[in-house]
Amino acid sequence: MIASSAFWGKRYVVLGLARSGLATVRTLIESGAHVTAWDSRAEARAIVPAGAKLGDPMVIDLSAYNAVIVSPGVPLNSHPIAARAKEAGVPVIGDIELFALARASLPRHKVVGITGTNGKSTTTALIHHILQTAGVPTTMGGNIGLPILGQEPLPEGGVYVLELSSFQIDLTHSLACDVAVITNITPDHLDRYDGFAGYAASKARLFAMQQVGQVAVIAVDDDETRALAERLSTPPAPPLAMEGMLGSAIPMPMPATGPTVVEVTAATVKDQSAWPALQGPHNAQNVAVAVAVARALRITKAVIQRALETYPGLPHRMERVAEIEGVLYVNDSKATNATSAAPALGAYPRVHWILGGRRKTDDLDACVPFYGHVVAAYTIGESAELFEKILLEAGIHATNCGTLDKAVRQAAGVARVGETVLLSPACASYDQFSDYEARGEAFRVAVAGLEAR
Ligand code: UMA
Ligand code: ADP
Repeated sequence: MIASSAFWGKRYVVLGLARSGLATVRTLIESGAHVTAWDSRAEARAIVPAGAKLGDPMVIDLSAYNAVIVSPGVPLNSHPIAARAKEAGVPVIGDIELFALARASLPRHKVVGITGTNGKSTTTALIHHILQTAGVPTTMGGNIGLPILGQEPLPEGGVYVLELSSFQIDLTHSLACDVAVITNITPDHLDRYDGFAGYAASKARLFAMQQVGQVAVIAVDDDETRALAERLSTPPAPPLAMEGMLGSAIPMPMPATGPTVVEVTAATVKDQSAWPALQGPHNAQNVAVAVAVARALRITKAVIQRALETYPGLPHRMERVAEIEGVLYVNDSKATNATSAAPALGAYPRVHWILGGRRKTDDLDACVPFYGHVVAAYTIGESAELFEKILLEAGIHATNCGTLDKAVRQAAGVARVGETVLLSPACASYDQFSDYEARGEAFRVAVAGLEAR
């Protein structure tokens, strides 16, 4: 775990005791801080690490604390803790900010921070894999499911690779990434933001925290990221102009204030044939970004090439789980919005598409270009009825199956040799599962049940 003298003797309240909260409590206690912890669930409170005391931040006097540390899953836009902490004059931060504060006490290192609506985990794991292939000490953490404070500190010269969700960025104020990365911005998490603009602004803050000499790698394949790259590349207007000898206005030389912008695009990645786990147009974007980061970190082209060829892929992202009687079963449970489901549909020519759950948008517009690949659709969860209707209206054979288990059985009964049964839900999982991983596991179990028949 990461511990730091920066927290010694300080007082913190930690709200949320799941993965990131538990790692936070352990780090703070190991660092000699006083910790009061809380979770709205009694089961989570029951496993609070030794050394922390329990106390509800909605009841205790917050003014005696240095900060309130909240988990990214606590909805700050609606949770009363934000107003209560403000009243007490106490900052609300997250575990990534604690990592940023700990950096000064860690051996000399670099940080790569990756955000974006889709492709974050793949890009994070790929950059980590390239660094490993190059023999650079490295660890990955953050939204990828590994709280960074729970990882072992790196020796001198190491690179921390952090996947950062917008929720985590909102709780971070001083993380100056040596290389900051954005893959794309499309509508997501709109229940937590004041519209799409608010969500996009949250992601842009990752770059606002950077300093001169640091690098911003931006995939400029969508309007929002293109606008961001342009803003970051345009120096602010000079504040003053002096009268020159010839009477013309001379702009004051402006010192650079932000990172150096490196624009990349998926279109530059031509031949993906040698990279088995990086197929599909969306992975061209992830590769373009990861290669630019690796080059910024001075990794050679030969090492990068070897790493692309040996990258093993991540579970729940277009993961082939079985082939039964000539039918391929693919788990893409991590596709939690329509934009991320689209490339999976594009990757297979004849798809039995299982989709639905807690939807992010009331349409499936991003998937429309690949409707021609869909042989039939099986809808589940909260959005089953709506998506069944949308797909039927588009002329696709769609059935409301309600549950994942039933959808798998129904699809398996219809699918023919050479076709693919694809779970790519285009929705969050929280209506029926604890998270996307549990949904992917349930798919795996349902498919294993078919094999056992
Ligand atoms: N809780 C309260 N009160 C509340 C709300 C929640 O006490 O009002 C408690 C819950 O009871 C629970 C804890 O807070 O015990 C939940 O915290 P959490 O949801 O932040 O869970 P963690 O396990 O700490 O996971 C978090 C990230 N979760 C979210 O952002 C929702 C994980 O990202 C991340 O991997 C992990 O930290 C480690 O850094 C997951 C995710 O779904 C994968 N991210 C979203 C996404 O990718 O779309 C952003
Ligand atoms: P994130 O961590 O941002 O959710 P992942 O790398 O885990 O992204 O990929 C999640 C899903 O999104 C994948 O299953 C794939 O279908 C899709 N995807 C991956 N990369 C991209 C990309 N660059 N653009 C659009 N969709 C993508």
